[in-house]
Amino acid sequence: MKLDSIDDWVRTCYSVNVTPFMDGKEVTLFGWVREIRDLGGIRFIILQDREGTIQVTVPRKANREVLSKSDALQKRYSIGLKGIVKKTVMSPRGVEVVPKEIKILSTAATQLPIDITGKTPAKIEVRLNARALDLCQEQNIAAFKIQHHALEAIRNFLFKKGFLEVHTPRIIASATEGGAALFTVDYFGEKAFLAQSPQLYKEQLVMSLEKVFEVGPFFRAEESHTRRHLSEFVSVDIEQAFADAKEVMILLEQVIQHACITVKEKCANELATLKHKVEVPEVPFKRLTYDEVLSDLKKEGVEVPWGEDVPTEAFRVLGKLYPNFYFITDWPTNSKAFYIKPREDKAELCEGFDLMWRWIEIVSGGTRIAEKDLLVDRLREKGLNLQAFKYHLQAFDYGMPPHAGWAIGLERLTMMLTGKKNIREVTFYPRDRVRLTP
Ligand code: AMO
Repeated sequence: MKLDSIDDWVRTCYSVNVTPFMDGKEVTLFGWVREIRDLGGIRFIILQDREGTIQVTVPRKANREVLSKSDALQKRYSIGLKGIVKKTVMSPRGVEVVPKEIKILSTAATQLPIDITGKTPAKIEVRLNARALDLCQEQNIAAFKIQHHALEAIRNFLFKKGFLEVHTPRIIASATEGGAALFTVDYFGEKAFLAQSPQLYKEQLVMSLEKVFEVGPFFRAEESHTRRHLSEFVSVDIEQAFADAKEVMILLEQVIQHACITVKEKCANELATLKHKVEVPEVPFKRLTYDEVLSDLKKEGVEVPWGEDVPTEAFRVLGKLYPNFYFITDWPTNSKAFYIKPREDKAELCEGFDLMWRWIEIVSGGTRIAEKDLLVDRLREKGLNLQAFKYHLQAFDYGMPPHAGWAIGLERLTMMLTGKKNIREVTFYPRDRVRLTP
C-alpha cells in the first residue's frame, strides 16, 4: 500500500478535546485505528490517541477518496484525518467526527499478538513480549500517566523545598548496598559494577550542595523472582545536610501525601480507567518501632527472632493490621547497611527507617554515619573491603556534615497509586531474573 505523507498537517486537538460544543468546527486529528465497525454501509472508526478515543463516522455518501481510504483501514494503522465535528446522540461521548480527508500514515500486521481493547485479556508474559503494543492499552497508558504525574509532583515538591537535582555515575568501582546483588561490567578490561544506588555519591554531594535529589535507574542482581523486585528499578533519592532521620521522615510523608493529592486531582480519568481509588493519607504517618512490629506480630502468632529481617509472610500479616502508610523505625543496627547511624544511646539499634504501604516497603532511609572512624568500624563489621571505599572515606576528611536521606522505589509507589499487583505492570520494559528483552 502506498502510504500518505503527513505534509503540512498539524494536529488541532487530541481526541478528548473534541466536544459537542465544537459542532460544525473542522479538526485535524492523528492517532491509531482501535476498532472498525460496519453498520449497513455506515462505517464507525474508533480513533485512539494518547489522550483517549473519538468516534469517526464515515457516511455512505462520503466522497470516493474517503470511502476507499476508510475501506483499506485495519486495526493499529496510524492515520491522520481532517473532518467536521458533529453533535450526536449516537456515540457515547455525544460527539463524532465526519472525515473530509483521511491519510494512511502507516499500516500494521493483520494478526496482532494481543487485543489492545483488553476485551480478550492476555497473560502478562505474552503482553510483555509485545510490550510496544501492550503499552497502547488504555489501562497501561493510564498507569504510566499516573506515574508521570506522581513523579512530577515529587520533583516540584523537592524543588520548592530547595533540593537540587543531581546525576551520579551508574558505572562504579565498589558496592554500596552490600556485595551480593551486583552486576559486573567489563570496563576497559577492569572489573566494574552497575550502581545499586547513588548512596555514596549523594552523601558526598551534601558537602557542597547540601540538599540534593536524583531520579534514575539502579541495578540489583536480584535472584528472587517476586512481584515487587526488578533487576533495574527507578529510585527517587534525596540526601540532606544538617538533618537527621526524623527531619527527612517529615519531608517524606509530605512528599508522599503531595503525590497522592496530585494524582487524585489530575488523574481522575486514569483512575477511573483503572477502577482504582487513591486515598490521600493523613500526616503524620504512623510510626512503629521494630520492637513494636515484633510484638504486634507475636500477638498474631508470628515469631520473628530479634535482630532478623521481617520476612515477607510476616509483612503480609502486618499489612493487614496497618492497611495504609506506616514507618518502621529503630531497626537493629546489624540489619541495616553500613552507612546507617547507630543510635547514640543504644548502639544495637539504628536511625534507619522504612516506609511501608500495607505489606510492601516503598522507601528506606535514615540518618547516616558522618564520623569517619565509626564508618570504618561499620565497614569492617560488615566484612567490606576498606580499600574499595578509599575515595568515599576520603570525603569524610573534608568536612562531612551530619546528614540523612531516603530513596523511594518509584515502581512500588506506582503500584500503590494504580492498584497494580505486579511491579512489571508499572515498568515500561521490566528486567528481571528471566527477562532481558524486549
Ligand atoms: P533500598 O535498598 O531499601 O535502600 O532501596 C530503596 C527503595 O528502592 C526500592 N527497591 C526496589 N524496587 C524494585 N526492585 C528492586 N530490586 C528494588 N530494590 C529496592 C524499594 C526500596 O524501599 N541507599 C538506600 C536508600 C537510602 O538509605 O537513602 C537503598 O538503596 O522501594
